Amino acid sequence: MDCFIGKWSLVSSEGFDEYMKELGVGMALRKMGSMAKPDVTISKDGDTITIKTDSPLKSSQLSFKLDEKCEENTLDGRKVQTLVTLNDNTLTQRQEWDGKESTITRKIEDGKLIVVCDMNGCKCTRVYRKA
Ligand code: A9M
Repeated sequence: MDCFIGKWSLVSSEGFDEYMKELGVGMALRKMGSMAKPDVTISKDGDTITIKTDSPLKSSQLSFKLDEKCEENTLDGRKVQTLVTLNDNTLTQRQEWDGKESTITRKIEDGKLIVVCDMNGCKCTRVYRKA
């Protein structure tokens, strides 16, 4: 888990607009999402992990304990049940709402944070480097 801790800046993003479309995000928010170059700060306090996403347009914060479901309010306004697990140095975040689900995985490769979002097989990959 410790390898995830720190502040990360977005360096590349592929397929994010398609992923947001699959989530049902409207055009105006998708435009904002595509333009944003967010910083992500991951921290840990005891058992509680916090992922903070900051951009001039919108920010969000998710605090959770591994293997415990919690409620998450997403940047596009969904209220979801979220479960985060850690296996083989991959953090897997499973969101469930209205009978739908999306998965966001995070892992470290060559010192970069690789985020893969998946909704119904529609995947996007976002790469962050240490800020
Ligand atoms: C990511 O890089 C991917 C997280 C995927 C979240 C998708 C939620 C839909 C976004 C709707 C756009 C809202 C526009 C606001 C602008 C802020 C942009 C921030 C985009 C993430 C690593 C970060 O954990 N997550």
